[in-house]
Amino acid sequence: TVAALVPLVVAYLVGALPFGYLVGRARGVNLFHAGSGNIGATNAARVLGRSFGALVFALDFLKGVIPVAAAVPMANALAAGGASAFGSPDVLRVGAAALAFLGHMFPVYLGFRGGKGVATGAGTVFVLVPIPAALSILTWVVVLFASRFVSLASLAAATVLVAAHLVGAPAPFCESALPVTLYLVIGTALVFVKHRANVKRLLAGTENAVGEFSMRQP
Ligand code: NKO
Repeated sequence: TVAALVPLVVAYLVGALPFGYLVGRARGVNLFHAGSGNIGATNAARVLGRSFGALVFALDFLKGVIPVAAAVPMANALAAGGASAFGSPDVLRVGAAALAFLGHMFPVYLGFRGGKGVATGAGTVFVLVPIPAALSILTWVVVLFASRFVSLASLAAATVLVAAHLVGAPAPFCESALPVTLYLVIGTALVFVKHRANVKRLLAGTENAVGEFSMRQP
């Protein structure tokens, strides 16, 4: 029934909430026009300070966690056996993850101009595939401390996430493997596409390192 689609629509609308943009606006700054021009936690930290960066990270991460965790209970509350309309509850969970992630990257509230998908994607995979997600977050921390480039840390983390899943890390909440594999592979590809300006700067040696305050435009 149509009611089974409600958790997917809710996932998109929650994922699309542009917390970085809103926190920036509350501080009198348009993050699209400051620092890297991104509305993610990194640019919030760069432009507004670390505590606002942490706030944006927490909110963007929760936008990933909540729709995935709530999808199956929501579908079942709206329609008897609603989640079974998707064949398996795992498929509904992955669908909610993908829509929250796409919502963050392409938010209806901001003319479909959104973030790079890292914090919200991390929230979704934290619930879907906790073991690869933990390895991914560890990778992010190690690469950030080693290189001082958040973008490089994010790209390495997304790559390790997919690699850990593909080599068979256990996925207790995703017994049907194909949907989650598709989500992780396509999601990581989108993270790379959204970081293309960062990749160019990394290759040119002009990427912003943590602790440097060059306000280069994208
Ligand atoms: O401003 O272009 P910028 O330098 O800000 O920003 C580049 C940066 C953008 O991303 C962010 C979010 C930072 C959150 C860090 C969370 C670490 C967890 C890593 C898990 C990766 C999971 C990817 C999911 C794909 C489906 O990169």
